[in-house]
Amino acid sequence: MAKKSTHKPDFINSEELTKNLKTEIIGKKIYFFEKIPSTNLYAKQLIKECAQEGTIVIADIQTSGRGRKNRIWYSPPGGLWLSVILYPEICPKSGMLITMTVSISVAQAIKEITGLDPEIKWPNDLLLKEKKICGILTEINADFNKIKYAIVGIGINVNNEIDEDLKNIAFSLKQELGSEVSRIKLLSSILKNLDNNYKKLIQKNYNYIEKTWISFTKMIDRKVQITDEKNVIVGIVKDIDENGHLIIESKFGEMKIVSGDIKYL
Ligand code: BT5
Repeated sequence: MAKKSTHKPDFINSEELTKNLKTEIIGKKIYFFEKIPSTNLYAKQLIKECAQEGTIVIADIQTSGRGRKNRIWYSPPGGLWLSVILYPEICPKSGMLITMTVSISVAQAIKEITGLDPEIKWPNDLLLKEKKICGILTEINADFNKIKYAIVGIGINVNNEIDEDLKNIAFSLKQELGSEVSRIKLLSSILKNLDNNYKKLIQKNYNYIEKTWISFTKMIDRKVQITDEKNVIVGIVKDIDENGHLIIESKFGEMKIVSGDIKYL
């Protein structure tokens, strides 16, 4: 297990953050690291030690940040790399709503702090000018009818450099604004919005999550290509259902998409 740093990254003044944070569930306990392999991995360890709901793990640098399917997630200094521990009492088949709840919280926070209007792309991306500024990795442990835990990893390109290999697909807030963004303000806003939205989720106000998600997406009526392990499907996005699955119209008729990578055509 990574050693907890006593040195707090310069951007985080933990006292300032926790003093001003008026949340009920999210961020009651926050672990800061200067450098760590992956905040999601550390969160998994904390769950074994019975971490309380809403616990946050945040790092200035991740040396082994991961995306879905174990893809590399570049996490140099200057970004926001964090994980949230949740124990939502919702049906496992609605698990996608957890990612949606986090996506809308990050989108609201970016809008509030920078005035930018990010776009949400199903299942787990936030974009600016069709380039990725944020990726979300939700890892759920569930049995048939109960979610035991969810770890939601959030990676946001704030003031960090974008790796040369990613320049065509990735973007940072600093690049768009031409100036640095306060990571502490952005983080506080994410935690505040997530606290509000997560309460709606566990009250089963799925309609609110869906409606807010739709307000941030530009996917509806767009032609997309969806790739999963087995298939490549082309269709027009029609809607999102109550479980957070994407409804598309394809040459095979209406289809429900549960997972996959999406490309705009
Ligand atoms: C994701 O996966 O988008 C989820 C990323 C989650 C990262 C957070 S950071 C905190 C927490 N701790 C972790 O270890 N992870 C989480 P996916 O949809 O599979 O996208 C991965 C792809 O995004 C890669 O294959 C690259 O093409 C691209 N990518 C990698 N690093 C990026 C970055 N910093 N910005 C934008 N795109 C990136």
